[in-house]
Amino acid sequence: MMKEKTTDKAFRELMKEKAAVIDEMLAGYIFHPACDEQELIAEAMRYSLLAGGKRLRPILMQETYRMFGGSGTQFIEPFMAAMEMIHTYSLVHDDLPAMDNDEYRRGRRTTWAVYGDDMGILTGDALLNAAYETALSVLEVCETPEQYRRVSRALGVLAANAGVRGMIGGQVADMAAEKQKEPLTGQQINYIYWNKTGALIEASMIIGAVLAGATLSHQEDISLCAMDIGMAFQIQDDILDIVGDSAELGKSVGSDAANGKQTYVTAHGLEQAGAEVERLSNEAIGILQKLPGDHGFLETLVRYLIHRRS
Ligand code: GRG
Repeated sequence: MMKEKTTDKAFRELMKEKAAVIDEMLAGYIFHPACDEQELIAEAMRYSLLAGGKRLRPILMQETYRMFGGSGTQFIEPFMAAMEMIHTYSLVHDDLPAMDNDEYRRGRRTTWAVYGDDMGILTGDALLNAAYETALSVLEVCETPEQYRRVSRALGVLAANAGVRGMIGGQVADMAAEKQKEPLTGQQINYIYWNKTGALIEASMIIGAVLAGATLSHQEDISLCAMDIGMAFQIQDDILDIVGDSAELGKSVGSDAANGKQTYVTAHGLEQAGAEVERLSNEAIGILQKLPGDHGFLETLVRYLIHRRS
């Protein structure tokens, strides 16, 4: 086995440290029950949201914000928290028996497996609403028309990319594709991956760019870069569902095969899938390198994602 490079290990440690800081930040945004009746939903929300996870989307948002010169926390932090709440709700719903029927996620039993299907649905719904409540709170700190303009656009990106023109749209196409007997076309795979997985990654990076005041042209570059990252991330997810280790991943493996699901890997094979992850990641890095600011961290993050095992 190849000896792990120290730099990979050091970067993995850095990601863990960043995730720990985000965990602490998220704990500050979690819903606190105001009466006995709210105890159960508050507990289920906390169980789902504060369960670990890589916190990749808030990290991408924060680093893109920094790259374009954004500073301070009052604008970016609530959006980072909102993004992780939306991502977590999507996982909570995706694990439900009516969807992927998974019982293991983020190293523990899934929300529905602990609290029941009904509470699984309601916990996802509650996290989604809490996400908008959290992101909307940024309007309270806006003072100038420019700040209002940036925050309004960020709110629009969050809502659009999480919805039918983004993640939900991708999930619907994915579910329809599961019923399809004929092989998926390249166009179908692109649509599903860009939307189901890519949309939140794109929103994370665009929101970071918008809040920092990036130009429209730079926002377009970030969008292309994020689409590459999202696609590469989902293909790697498919690869790990076959070759990954359940304990290392903290979630069930082999569920695609068990569900007879068509993926990029079933269409092209493991080797080509790995090569495509590499190609897309290099393309994303090429875009980053043309952008102003210090993109060193994001570049290393993209390289790290190609070789991720969890
Ligand atoms: C609205 C009923 C209803 C359902 C929503 C939209 C949706 C269901 C699910 C989203 C689709 C989804 C789960 C896409 C997969 C994206 C993906 C690879 C998730 C795993 O992300 P990681 O690896 O997870 O970043 P951690 O746990 O590290 O945060």
